Amino acid sequence: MILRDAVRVLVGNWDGSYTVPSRRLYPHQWSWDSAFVAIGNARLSPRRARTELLTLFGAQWSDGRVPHIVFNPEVPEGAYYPGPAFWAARAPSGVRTSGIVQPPVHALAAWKTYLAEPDHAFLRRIYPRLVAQQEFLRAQRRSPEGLIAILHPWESGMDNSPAWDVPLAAVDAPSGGFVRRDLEAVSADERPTDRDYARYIALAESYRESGYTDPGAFRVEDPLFNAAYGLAESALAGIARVLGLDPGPHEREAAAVTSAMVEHLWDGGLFQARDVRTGKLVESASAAGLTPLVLPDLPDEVAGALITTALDRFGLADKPLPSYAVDAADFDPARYWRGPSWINLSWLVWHGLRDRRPDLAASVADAMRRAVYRSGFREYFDPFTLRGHGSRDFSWSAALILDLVAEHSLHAAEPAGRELCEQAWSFAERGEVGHDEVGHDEVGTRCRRSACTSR
Ligand code: 2M8
Repeated sequence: MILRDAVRVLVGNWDGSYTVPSRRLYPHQWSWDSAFVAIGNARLSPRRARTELLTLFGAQWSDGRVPHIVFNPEVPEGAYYPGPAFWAARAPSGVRTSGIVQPPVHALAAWKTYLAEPDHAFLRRIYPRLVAQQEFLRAQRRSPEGLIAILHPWESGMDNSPAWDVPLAAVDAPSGGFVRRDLEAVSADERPTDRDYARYIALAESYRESGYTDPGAFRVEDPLFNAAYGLAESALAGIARVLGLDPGPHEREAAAVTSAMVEHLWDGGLFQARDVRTGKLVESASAAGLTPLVLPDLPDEVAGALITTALDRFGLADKPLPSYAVDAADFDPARYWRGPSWINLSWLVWHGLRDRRPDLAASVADAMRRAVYRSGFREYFDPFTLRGHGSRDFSWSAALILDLVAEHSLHAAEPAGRELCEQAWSFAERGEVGHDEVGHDEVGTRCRRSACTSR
């Protein structure tokens, strides 16, 4: 059932060349959502995963930035705020986009897509674009300490995190002057406050007015963003090797950002964000601080201390990973990014634990599955009650559960791989996924096309 539902969500949210995060709340293409969706689709239809990533990188700017939203011209301006008229930006391809970025998890997605179905032509096409994405960050966002800064809470992907409360309080913003659309779909007590939303808009406006060049009033080095950047360099090393190129520069860059993070963002128990304007760490209890577990070069003693924090403060062994430590005074189980569990954060931590602590990785995977069994593919979940919040049929929740189940079946030799393959084929038979889009060698059980269609 869980697989059939995950496939249903991904098929239902597919727009022909990419996947919307959710039909109602987010009706365009979002950058890091597409990377997570590609990771799941690689299990279902590697061709769709490749198309998803190539569509996103088709909107890459000439300076290398990959915009956080690529707008669908057929969706009315009023369907999402702030929409294309607000951002007033176009990629060289002519498509309308936003002007900010999101965590660069795309190289990992491209690499996993390749591993699901080796396609050199795809890798050759996407590699220079992934490199340009990293070069943009180095050229425009890197501090002398070797860390990458974000200029807007939206760039963190965890926009309403309490980690941004202090740096955001320094941003002047007139209240009002715009109409929020998010509150039409989701209750106000699960979304950012009007005060914070006014600051998001003011920051985006000032960046836009500078031609998307000036840092503005918010400049923060986020552990999740930097972990994604380092992980991207590790994935690029793998890609370079396959393409017969030198992986050395990527490996060195991954190691360099890892040690810069340990030197400047590590507080002894958790990675913290650093406010570049004050030079100080912003103490918080955000799960972003656990995500450096994905970095292969993270020293063992740091990883060990992080795991202890994850167990003691985030309840890692028995509940879906909350986005904020449950023992913190500002933890909120229902308000967006201030406590609820998100499948993408859990997935990143699961990914980082697989080699280090397979037992804990299995608990994290179980907890994610429990949340989805209880409430469906919601955008986020109460970590205690597993009640679902935010939008329904949320794409990355479906995609990453699909990846997790497929991966699990690979190791446990369970029949889930066959089940997944059969689900994909039943959609194909009903014409909802093209037959040629369904991978021929899907998941763990190595269920082949003939085996799948022999029913
Ligand atoms: C949320 O962010 C958008 C702005 O980009 C919003 O609040 O309207 C975040 O959860 C972000 O991480 C995510 O990429 C986006 C689409 O799912 O929604």
